[in-house]
Amino acid sequence: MTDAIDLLFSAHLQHVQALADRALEREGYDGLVVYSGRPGLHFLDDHGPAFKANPHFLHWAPLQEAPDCFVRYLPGRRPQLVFHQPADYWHKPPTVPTAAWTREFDLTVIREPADARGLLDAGNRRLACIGEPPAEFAEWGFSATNPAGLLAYLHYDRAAKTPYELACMREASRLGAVGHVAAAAAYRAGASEFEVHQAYCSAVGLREQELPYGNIIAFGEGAAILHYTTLGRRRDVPRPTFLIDAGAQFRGYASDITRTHVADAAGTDPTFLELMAAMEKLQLELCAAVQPGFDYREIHLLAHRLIAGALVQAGVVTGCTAEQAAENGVSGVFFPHGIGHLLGIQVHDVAGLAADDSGRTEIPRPTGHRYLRLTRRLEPGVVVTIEPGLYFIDLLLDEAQQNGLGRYIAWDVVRRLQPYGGIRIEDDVACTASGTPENLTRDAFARIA
Ligand SMILES: [Mn+2]
Repeated sequence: MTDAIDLLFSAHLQHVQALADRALEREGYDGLVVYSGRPGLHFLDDHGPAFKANPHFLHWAPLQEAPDCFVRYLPGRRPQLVFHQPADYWHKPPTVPTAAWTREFDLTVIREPADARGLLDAGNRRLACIGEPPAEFAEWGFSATNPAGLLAYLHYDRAAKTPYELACMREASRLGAVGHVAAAAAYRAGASEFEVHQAYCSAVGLREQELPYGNIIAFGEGAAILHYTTLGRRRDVPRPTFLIDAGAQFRGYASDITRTHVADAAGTDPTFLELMAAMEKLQLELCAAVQPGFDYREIHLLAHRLIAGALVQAGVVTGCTAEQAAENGVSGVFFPHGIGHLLGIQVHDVAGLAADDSGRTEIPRPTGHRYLRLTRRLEPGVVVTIEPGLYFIDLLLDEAQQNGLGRYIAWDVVRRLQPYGGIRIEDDVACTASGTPENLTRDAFARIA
């Protein structure tokens, strides 16, 4: 696995360099310094949150746990990797990487961050620094730190993945699928939400801080809370449904997967089962729309029409057609988030609204859809999530009762279904040139089955 990915890294790095060449030329810089970052501390404490590397640094080098490292790049030259390995007997110093990808860099090991200064020396060059440099770097002679035009250029391109990045995301998807299977088994065996989470982490082989985001693991009504991260410790709670939104990371690239399970179909309200089946079917239909040239906003609006159709069909929404329910806001009572987002190094990857690589204009969200995170047209290599949801959320149902939309809601049905919380199904889908999307998530589940 790793070997095949290594073979792709060289071409990936060439792409990253070519991107930097164009960005630097356009913005008038002679070179780039990308700083991995430094762990912070909690207020009045000598401990801090887990280190998270600068995503730009990960774009260049798959080093997730290496603070105070630098990539320095001058167009036309081999990129330089300055690797910080402190003399430290309190912690295990990071191991100097020797994997195949390191051959693409001139690697220098330093003991102190300050040792990097001479190696990065700008001379008379205009170097742009990307990252969160500590105060002492102010004297290092960088011409700019995080210049907006440069970042916008680099961010815009990151939507479309290189073959190397797609390979990493396939592996992140495989790991996530392995975790989901273990989690579902733990749920069926009677584990608490917390224990399901532990089963997930064990199966994936990642610590919590190594996951791309905090696991959402919810039984019953908890599934109606979009970002429910409480991880209940009790087993003897109502658990008619199990919603799990959990991903994994490989070489800094994320997967983002959601599945909803029922405890026992025979004991589940038939209307809820009908909605589960409808959501599965419409989710696949939406995945099929991930095609070059498609406006992602149209996929979001299609999701509203399809979910509205499911709600009308199941008798949750009455007194209007599916089209009307998608127009008048009723579908939004049950589906109050966007259909998905860009995925990559960041779970909600950057530049989802960018009209172009200038960073100056955004593509507006459709009116009334303020949580949509992606409004761009799709192109080959772009990876998005497709995550339709349908929930029974008290806050939004109360609002509907007050704003008049309540007259389209069959309240007896809603009250009957509320204990199930909700449904979300989320896959990671790559847009391809052939027009047939690659569903990284479904492929991963199929491979491990
Ligand atoms: Mn997502």
